[in-house]
Amino acid sequence: MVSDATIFALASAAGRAGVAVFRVSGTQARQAIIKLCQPNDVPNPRRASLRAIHHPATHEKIDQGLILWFPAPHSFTGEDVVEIHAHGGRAVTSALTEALRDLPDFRLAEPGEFTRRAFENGKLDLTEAEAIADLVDAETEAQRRQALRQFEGALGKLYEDWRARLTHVLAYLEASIDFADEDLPKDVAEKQTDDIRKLIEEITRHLADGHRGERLREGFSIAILGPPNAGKSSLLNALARREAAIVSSIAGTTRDVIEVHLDLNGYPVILADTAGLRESADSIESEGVRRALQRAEQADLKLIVFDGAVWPQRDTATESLVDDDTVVVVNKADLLEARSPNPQSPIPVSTLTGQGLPELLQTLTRAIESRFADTGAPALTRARHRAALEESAQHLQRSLTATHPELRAEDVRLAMRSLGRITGRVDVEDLLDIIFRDFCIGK
Ligand SMILES: Nc1nc2c(ncn2[C@@H]2O[C@H](COP(=O)(O)OP(=O)(O)O)[C@@H](O)[C@H]2O)c(=O)[nH]1
Ligand SMILES: [Mg+2]
Repeated sequence: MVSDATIFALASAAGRAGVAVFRVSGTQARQAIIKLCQPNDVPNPRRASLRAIHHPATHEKIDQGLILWFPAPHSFTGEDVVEIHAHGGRAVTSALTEALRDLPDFRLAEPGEFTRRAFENGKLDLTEAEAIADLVDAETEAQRRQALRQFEGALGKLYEDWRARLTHVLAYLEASIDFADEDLPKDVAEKQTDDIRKLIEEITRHLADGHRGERLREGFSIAILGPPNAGKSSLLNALARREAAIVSSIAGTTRDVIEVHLDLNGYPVILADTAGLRESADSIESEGVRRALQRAEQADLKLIVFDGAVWPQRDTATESLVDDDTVVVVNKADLLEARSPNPQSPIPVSTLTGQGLPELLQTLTRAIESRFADTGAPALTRARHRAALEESAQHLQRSLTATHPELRAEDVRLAMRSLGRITGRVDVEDLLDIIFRDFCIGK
């Protein structure tokens, strides 16, 4: 049986390292200590103990390292867990992998299986499990903070609180159905409607966050757009501080979208260089322009570059893209100075001299910060959560127009189920407790 197997895996990154950590979880986990370690007595729980590590069959010494013993249920997975901290050499880790694989009922863990077991054993809800993946993937400070907050249960608690409130509403509804003849508080029906309205409002507000949390996970996208030869690729390279895109005086050099990842004051940014906007007989270049325009549409922010060599002449195709989500620059400011006073509102920059680049970075950072502004409330972080919340709000909305209490109760139940799917808790059977605790029917 799959779920009965004891699983193990290298928990630290593969490759050469000072220390490699193996994690073992399952009913047979302590066998890893008894069969591999010398001395083979199981150490005190949660205390690091130095042990020699041997192959269980050949008894050849593999390494020495620290052993940690976490008896169930006080472990990450809720099962018996053993951690082995050995030296992080390739030969050591492969010998240890072989040794563990040789133990009866041991097998290599599948991706995410430790966390999955933790969820199945009630150690985490789904939002916390997802937060672990986000913490591991976090590349910037803002991503790390958001993931940690979610890992600490901020989102799970929010959704569970909403679900608990609906449990109350449903309890009253069920009571008014089941005990229609009994003495129920008179304002019960009104209160339910009020509660449902309030919840819809809170969910709607939570949804209308400009995708702040999702953006933070995935990266804020900025598309560099403008006419050919304006210096878009040069600007990408200057901002990325490396030669990611080819720069040339030949117009039409950039044809595909080139992406670089940046960390702007802790916020993850995906900066994309695009083909210069112009009509072209070259089918590859036209495709490049099509992709550029597609990028312009999808981007969270457009960084529009005009060519200072021809300024104040502006390219109309580029100009038509300017809207509220745009930062405009005039590049080649080194050429500009000699001819006319610098424009104020498009930021004058020169990728050649570096002029204006700090101001541009500051403007971009400010634009991003205003979009990620911390409202104090935990942000929605995944499309999965968004879909479930939208569904839940729809059920609630429908419940308000339901003609029969039974139909209304069903809508509320569906709304609860949608919320429950976010955290992975879908049972709704704790209703009766609340009914009998909250008001005493037929006493
Ligand atoms: N004088 C001057 N030339 C620049 C500047 N930035 C880029 N160029 C030149 O403009 C030409 C086009 O640059 P490129 O980055 O390939 O433009 P793109 O077609 O918009 O990607 C190249 O010859 C660059 O060396 C600048 O700030 N000043
Ligand atoms: Mg280019």
